[in-house]
Amino acid sequence: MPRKTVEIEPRVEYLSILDEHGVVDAALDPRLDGDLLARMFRYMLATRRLDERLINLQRQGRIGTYGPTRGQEAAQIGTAMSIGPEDWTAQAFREMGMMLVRGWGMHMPMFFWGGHEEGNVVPEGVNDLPIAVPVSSQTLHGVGIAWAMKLRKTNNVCLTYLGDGGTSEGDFHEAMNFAGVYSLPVVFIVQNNQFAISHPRRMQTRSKTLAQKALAYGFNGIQVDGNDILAVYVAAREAVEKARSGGGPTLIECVTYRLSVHTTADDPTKYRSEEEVRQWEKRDPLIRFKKYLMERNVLDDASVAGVEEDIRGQIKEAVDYYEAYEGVDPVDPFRYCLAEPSAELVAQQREFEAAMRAEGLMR
Ligand SMILES: Cc1ncc(C[n+]2csc(CCOP(=O)(O)OP(=O)(O)O)c2C)c(N)n1
Repeated sequence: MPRKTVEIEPRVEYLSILDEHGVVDAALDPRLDGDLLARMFRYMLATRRLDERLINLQRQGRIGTYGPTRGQEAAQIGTAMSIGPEDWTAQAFREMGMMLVRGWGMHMPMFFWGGHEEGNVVPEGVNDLPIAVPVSSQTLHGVGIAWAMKLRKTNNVCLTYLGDGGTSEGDFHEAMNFAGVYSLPVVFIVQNNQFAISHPRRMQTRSKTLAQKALAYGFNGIQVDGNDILAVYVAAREAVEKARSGGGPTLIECVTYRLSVHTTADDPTKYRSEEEVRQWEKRDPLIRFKKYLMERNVLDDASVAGVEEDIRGQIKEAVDYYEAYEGVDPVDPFRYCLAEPSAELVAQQREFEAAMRAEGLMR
C-alpha cells in the first residue's frame, strides 16, 4: 500500500513579461498607460545615475562606505509604484530606488552614507521606516505595522524589503509566521540579487526558490524576473490588492543580480567571475525597458536626453546642498541610539568627543 500524501499547494508561479529579447508573450503585456511608464523610466534612470554619482563621491572621499543599487532598479521601483502614499514600507539598506519613488530627496543618501543622521530622518509625510542595517530586523517591524493596520481597519498595506541573505535570519521566519497566522496586509519583497556579501545564493538555502518559503507559512509566494519592471509591477499590484482586500500576505521573490559591489568596501573579483557579471549585464533592467518604451513611442532620443539632463541637474543640486550643509553634528548618532542613554553609551560619547577635539574636528 503506498503511503498517503498531504494535499498542499506546492506551486510557485514565475512571471516574466519583458526579458532581454523583448515582450515574451503579448497577452501578458499589461499595456500600462504612457505617463506611468515614463515615470517608471525616470525613476529607474534617476536611481542609476545617482548610484553612479555616489560611487564616485565615495572614491573621492566625499562620502563614506556606500552600498550600490545597480541592477535592482526594476525590483525596487516596480514594487514602490504599486502602493500609495498612505501605505507603508519597512526597508533594509539597498532600497534607494524605492526611496526616490516615496519622496526622499537625492541628498538623503549622501548624508546617510556620509555618516550623518540627517540622511536617515524620514521626510515629513512619508510613510516609510528609516534604513535598517541589521539584516531582516525590518521584516518584523513591517509585520507590526501591518498588524496595526488590520486592527485599525485602514485598508492600507505595508511592503517590507529584504535580500536573499535576509531569508536565513530568524527575524524573517518569525515575521513570515506572524503574517500568515494573522493574515496581515503585508508583502515581503525579497530582492534575490544572488549574493549576501560574498555568500552566493546556492549556499544560502537548499530550497529551489526563495518564494516557496511562503508556502510553509500558509500563503502565496511568487517568483518574478526582477529585472523586468512590468512583471514586478504586475505581481506587486496583485499582491497589494489582495492584501488590501483582506486576502493576507504574499512573498514576491524578484530574481535579479547585484551588478556592482556589495559595498564600496567589497572586492567581488575575489568570489565571482567577470564572465558571470557580463552575462547579467545583458539582462540589465534599464536597457530592455528603454527599448520597449522606444518601440511603444513613449520615449524617443530627444525625450531621453531631456530626462538625462534633468537628472544631472537634480544630482548636482543635491551634491551642492550636501557639501555646503553646515548643520552636521558628529555626536548625533549617540543621541539617537537610546531614549535613555546607558552609562556605557555616555562614556563612549565622551571618548569620541575627546578624540574629535584632539583632531581639531570639534570644538
Ligand atoms: C544581523 C546582521 N548580521 C550581519 C550583518 C552584516 N551584513 C550586512 S549586509 C549583509 C548581507 C546581506 O545580504 P542580503 O540580505 O542578501 O542583502 P544584500 O546586501 O545582497 O542587498 C550582512 C551579512 C548585518 N548587517 N546584520
